[in-house]
Amino acid sequence: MGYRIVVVGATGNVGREMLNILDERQFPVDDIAVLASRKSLGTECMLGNKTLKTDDLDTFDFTGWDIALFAVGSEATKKYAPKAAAAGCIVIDNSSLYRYDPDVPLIVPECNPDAIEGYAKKNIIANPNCSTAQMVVALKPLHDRAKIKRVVVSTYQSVSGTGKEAIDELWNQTKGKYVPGQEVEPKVYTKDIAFNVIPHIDVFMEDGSTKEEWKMVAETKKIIDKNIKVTATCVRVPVFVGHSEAINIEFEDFIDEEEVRDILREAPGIMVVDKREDGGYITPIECVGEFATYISRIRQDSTIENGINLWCVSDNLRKGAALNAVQIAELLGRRVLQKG
Ligand code: 11C
Repeated sequence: MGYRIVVVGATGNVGREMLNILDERQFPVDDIAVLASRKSLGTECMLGNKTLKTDDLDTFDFTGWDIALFAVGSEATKKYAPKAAAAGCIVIDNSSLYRYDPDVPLIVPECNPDAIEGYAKKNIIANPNCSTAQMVVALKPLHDRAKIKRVVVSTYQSVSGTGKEAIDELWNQTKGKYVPGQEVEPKVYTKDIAFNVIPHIDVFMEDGSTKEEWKMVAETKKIIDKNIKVTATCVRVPVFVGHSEAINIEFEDFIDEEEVRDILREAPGIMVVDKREDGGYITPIECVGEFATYISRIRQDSTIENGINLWCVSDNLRKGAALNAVQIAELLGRRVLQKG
C-alpha cells in the first residue's frame, strides 16, 4: 500500500523535478494529482512514462490525500497550504513562508530527522532554501565532531534558482552578445547576467545584507544549532543549474583536514571528490541531475586556530528543493504514516 500524493506547482522547474524524483526513488505512489494555476492548466506532466493532466489548484479538494508537495511561491502557498493542512493532507512546503515559524519544522533529513515529530502542530513541514540545504548537509557531521563556531560562506548561485524566465534571460542575453540587433536588456535581473556576476539575490535588508544571505543564517541556526554564527555573501552567476559555495569553517576544537575528509566521506548525502590536481574537484555542470552534495578542495585554514576551507556543489533544483522535499516525504512515511 502506497500514498496519495499531490504536487502543487507541478509545471514549474521544481514541480517537474519532484515528479522525476518520486519516480527515480520509486516512492510508493498509489495515486497522484498534479495541480497548477489556471494559466498553466492543460500542460501535461510526466511521472516516469505516465502522462498526467493538471488539475486546477483553486478548486482542488485535498481531503483524503496523504501528502502535498508544494512548489509555488509564498503568495499561493499562503492561500492553499492551510486549506490542504486543514483537510488532513500533510504539506511539505518549498517556499520560505513557514520556514521561520516556531510551530513548523524545517527539515533536512540528513541533519535533523527527529524534528519531523513537530509536523502535527500545523500539518506543515518546511523545506529550506537551496543554498542552505547543501551547506548544512556538509556542516552537520563536522559540527557533531568538533563544534562549529563560525561559518563564512560565499555562494555562486545558478539562474534556475530564480526560475524559468531567468534561464531564458541568460540564454537569450548570451546569444544577443554575439548577434548584432539581438541584444537583450536585463529584465529579471538588475544587471546583465551573461558574462557577469551579480552580488544580489532576493531583496535588501536594513543592515545591507540581502534576504538570501539572511536565510542562510537563520535556517542554519534552526536546522543545526542556534549558536553557530554564519556570515554569507550570495552571488548570482551565469550558470543554468547547480549552486556552488566556498565555505570557511571555524571550529571550537581542532580538527585536521584528513579527519574532515574521512567524516564527509562517511556522511549521508555527500560525495567527496578532492584530488588536489587539475580537474580533481566538482563543478556545477557535473552535479546536474545528481542526488549528492559534492565536496572538494578540503584544506586547513592556517590563518585561524581551528579552521577548514572547502568547496561545496549541488543541484539546486534537487537537494536544494525537490529531492529534499521527497526525502522529507520518505521520512514521514517511515516515521509517521507508515503505509509504504
Ligand atoms: C535562488 N535560493 O537561488 C534562491 C531560490 O527561498 O526558496 C529559492 C528561494 C527560496 O534564487
